[in-house]
Amino acid sequence: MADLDVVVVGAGFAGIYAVHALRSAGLTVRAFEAGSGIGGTWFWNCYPGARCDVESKDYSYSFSPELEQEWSWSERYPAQPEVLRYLNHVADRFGLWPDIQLNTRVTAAIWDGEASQWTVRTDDGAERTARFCVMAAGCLSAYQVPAFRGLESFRGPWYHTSRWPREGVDFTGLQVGLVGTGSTGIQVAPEIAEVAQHLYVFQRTANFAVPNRNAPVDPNVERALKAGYRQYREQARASMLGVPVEGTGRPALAEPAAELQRTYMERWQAGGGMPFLGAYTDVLVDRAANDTVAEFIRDRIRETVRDPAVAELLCPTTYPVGAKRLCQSDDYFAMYNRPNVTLVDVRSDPIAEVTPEGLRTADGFYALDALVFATGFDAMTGALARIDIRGADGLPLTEKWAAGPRAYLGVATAGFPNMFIVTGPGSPSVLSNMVVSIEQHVEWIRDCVEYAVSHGYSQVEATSEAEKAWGEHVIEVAYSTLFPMADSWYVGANIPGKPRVFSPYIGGVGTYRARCDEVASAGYEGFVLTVSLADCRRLAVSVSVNPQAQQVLDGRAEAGVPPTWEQTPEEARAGFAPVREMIGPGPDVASVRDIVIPGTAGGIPARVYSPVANPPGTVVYYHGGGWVLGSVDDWDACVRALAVASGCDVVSVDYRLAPEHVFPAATDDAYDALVWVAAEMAGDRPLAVAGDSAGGNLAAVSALRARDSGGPALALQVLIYPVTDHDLDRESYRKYDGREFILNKGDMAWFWDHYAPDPAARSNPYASPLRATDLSGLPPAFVLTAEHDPLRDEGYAYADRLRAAKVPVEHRHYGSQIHGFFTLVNVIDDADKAAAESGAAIRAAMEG
Ligand code: N01
Repeated sequence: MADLDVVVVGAGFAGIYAVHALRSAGLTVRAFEAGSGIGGTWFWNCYPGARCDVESKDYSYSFSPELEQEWSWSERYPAQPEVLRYLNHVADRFGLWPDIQLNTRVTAAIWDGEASQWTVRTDDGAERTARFCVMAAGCLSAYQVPAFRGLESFRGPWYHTSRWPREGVDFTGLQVGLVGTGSTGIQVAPEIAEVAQHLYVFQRTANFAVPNRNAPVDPNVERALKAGYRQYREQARASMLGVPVEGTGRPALAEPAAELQRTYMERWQAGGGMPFLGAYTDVLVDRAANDTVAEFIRDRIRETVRDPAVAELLCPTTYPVGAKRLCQSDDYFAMYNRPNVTLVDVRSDPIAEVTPEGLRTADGFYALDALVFATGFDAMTGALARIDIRGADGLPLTEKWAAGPRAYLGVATAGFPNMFIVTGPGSPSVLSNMVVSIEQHVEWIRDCVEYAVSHGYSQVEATSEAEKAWGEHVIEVAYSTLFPMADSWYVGANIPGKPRVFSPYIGGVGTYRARCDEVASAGYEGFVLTVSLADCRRLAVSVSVNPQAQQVLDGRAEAGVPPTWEQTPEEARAGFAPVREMIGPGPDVASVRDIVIPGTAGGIPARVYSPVANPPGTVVYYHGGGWVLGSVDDWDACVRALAVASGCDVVSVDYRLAPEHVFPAATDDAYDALVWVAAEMAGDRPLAVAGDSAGGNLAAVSALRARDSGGPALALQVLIYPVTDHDLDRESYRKYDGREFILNKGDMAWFWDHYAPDPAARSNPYASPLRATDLSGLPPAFVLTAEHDPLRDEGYAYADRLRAAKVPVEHRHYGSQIHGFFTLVNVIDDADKAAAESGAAIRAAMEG
C-alpha cells in the first residue's frame, strides 16, 4: 500500500495549488520543495528588479472567489516580493503547510508496475511511495550558466539571477559585468546601473521590449474589477493567452499606415506586451505584418537611446517580434544614456574567457569586480531531466525524450503511468498566463485522479498513438506561425546540444482547455485506464458497491430471489421476466428483424439490429446466462444499446442451452452463426464477436475456433466479464462464495455442472479458453471486468495471457460494479457507459 495518494514535486504556483486541489478531493498529498520557502520561480528569482510581466489582476489564482476578494495588489505589475507574499498568504489561508516539505529536493521517481505506485527519493535519503506523481517542477527552474573557460578562476563573486542571494548583493562602486539580455537581464540591468561604478552589458542578441507603464493599483479600478471578477476570469480561461486581450480583429496588412501607427502608439502608451502582439490578427503569422510592429519598436529604441550606434545595436533584426518572449521594461533602453553603462556586442566580438580580473572577448578585455549571469534556463524539460525518472520497464524519461519531449496534451507521457506534468511540453504553458494554465492543468489532473480512484483504476497512462498525434498537432500549429523562426528557449536553442523542438502549444488557452475537457468527458480518450490485480484486491477492501447496483441487490433480497443453484433451470429461466420488466425497453434501433441461421445441428434463431444504413461492420453477440439461461429477448435492451453505440449491425444469437444441450452445443452454434454471418451478411465489412459472462466465453471461444479453423477473420473480440476457466478456486470466487452478488461461486459450479457434466470436457480450450496453450494470432480484445464479480480474476487472467501472446488488449475494469451490470441498461448508469465504451472500441476496430 503506497504511503501517499499523490506526491507533488515542487511548491511554486503549480505545486501549491496541486496540494490544495488534490487534498480537497480527499487524497493524501505531500509536496517536496527544494527551496527553503515556497514560491518556485518567485522564490528563486529574487534579483533586483524582478517583476511579473503579466498584470497582477491576471497573475493570481481564480479558484477561490474569497481569496480573490480579500487580496489587494499594490501595483499593476507585481514585484517579486509581493508575489511571494501572496503565495505565502495562500499557503496560510488554506492551511497547506503541513503537506509541503521544504528544503527537500526530489532526486528520483521510479515506477513500480506490480504495485502501481511511484517510489520517490529525496536528497535527505528518504523514500516515499505514492500512487500518483504530479510534476510541478516548473518550466523555467533549471537555470543555466554558460561554460565559459576560466570562470572558476574569477576573483570576484559571480551570480546567476535565478539563484540570487536572499540577503541581496551590494554593487555600490563596483565594475559589474552582465551576460544576458532576455527578460531577466533587461530587468536587472537598470537596478545594477543605478549603484555600480560601471555596468558592462554583454549582449549576444538584442531583444524587443515594450514599456510596462507600471503604477499603483487604483482602488476604484480594483473595486470595479472585483465586482465582475468571475466574468473576467471566464474570459481569461477562454482566451488565447490566458489574459483577455482586446484586439482590433483586423489584419495589420490591411490597415492604413496612419491607423496602424496610431494603434501601436496607443498600446505603447498603455504598456504591456500582450496587447501589442494581439493588436492585429496577422502579427504572429505573417512576417510582413510582424515587421510593422518590429519597426515601430525599433523606432522607439532609436528615439530613446541617444548614441545612434548603441541604438542600432539594441535594435533586434534577426527574428520576428514575439517569437522570443517580448520583454517589458520602463527604463531599460534609457539606461544606455547613462555614462556608467557600456553595451558590448558579443555577437561580433564573442566572449573568449573569464580571467581572474574580468572578462576577455575576442578583441577586448573588461576588468570586473563582479559578474552576473542572466543567461536563462534549460526550459520546459530541464527540471525533469535533473530528476532520475523511470517509467514502465525502467525506461528513463531522459532516454524517452532524447530526441525531444513527447507528452499527450503536455500533461502525461506514454510509458510513465500515473505521472502528470503541470504545464508540460505540448501545453500552452509559457506562451500563456502561467497561472491560468496551471489552474486548468491542476484541475484536470485532479479530476482524472478522482475518476481513476472512484472507478477503481490503479493505472492511468497516455497511449503512444495519442501522444504522437498530439505532438504532430503541436508542431503543425507552431509552424503555421512565426514562432519557430527564432533561436529561442521555446525550441531549446539556448542549450548547446538540445534537440530543436518547439515545445509549447500555441493553439490558444481556450482551445486547449476545450480539447482537454473533451478528452475527459470521453472517459479519458487517449489514455488507458487499468487495474493491476494486486491493486484490485487491495481496492476491493475500500471500493464499495455502486449505489444503483446496490439497489438492484437490495431489491432481489427483498423479493427473496433464491440463489440460482437452488433452482431448477426452468425456475431460473422464468426469473428473467421480472428483470426484463425492471429494465424496460432498450433504445430505438432503425431496423430489428428476427432470422434463423442454418447451423450444422439445425436452425439457430437470431435477431439482427441495424442502427444505420451503411454500418462500418458487423458484430456477432452471445448473451450470458451460464449457457443455461437467457435469450435474445432477455438481452434485447443491452444489445440495442451496443448496436447504437457501435453504429454496427449486431446479430444476437439464440444458441442452444444446457442441460438439454451440453458442451459443445453452445459453442458449435456460436461458431456456426459466426461463419454464416461472415459469409452471408458481413460482406466486405469487418466482423467482431462480443458477449457477456458465458456469452463472453462463447465469444472468446469463437475467436479461438476462427483462428484454428482458418476463419473468419475478426477485427475485435469484446469480452464482457467472460468465463474463461472452470477453476473455481480463485480469489474472486472465494470472496463471493455464498454472498449474493447476482452471481456467486455456487452458481458457477451449477452452471458448469449443467454445461459440461463431464469434468474432463471442461479443460477443453473451447470450454476454458484460458487453458489454450497458445493465444497468439487472436484478434485484438476489449476486456471488461467488474469488481464485485466471481469472474473478475479469470477476466484479468485472460487479458494478461492475451497480452503475453502479443494480442493488443484494452481492459476496462469497473471498480464498483457487480456481475451482470452490463445488461441493466436504464437501471445502472454504468451499463450505458459500458455500452458506450464497448461500442467505441468496436467502432474504432471496424474503422481502422
Ligand atoms: O532567459 P533568456 P531569461 N553568451 O533565455 C543570453 C521568463 N521571465 O532569464 O538570446 C552570451 O530569455 C541569451 O542570449 P541569446 C520569461 O518567460 C519573465 O532572461 O541566446 N549570452 C539571452 O540574452 C523569459 O523569456 C520575467 O543570444 C548568452 C539571455 O542570456 C524567461 O523567463 C522576467 C549566453 C538569456 O535570456 C527566461 O528569461 C524574467 C552565452 N553563452 C524572466 N547564453 C517577467 O515576468 C545565454 N545568453 C518579466
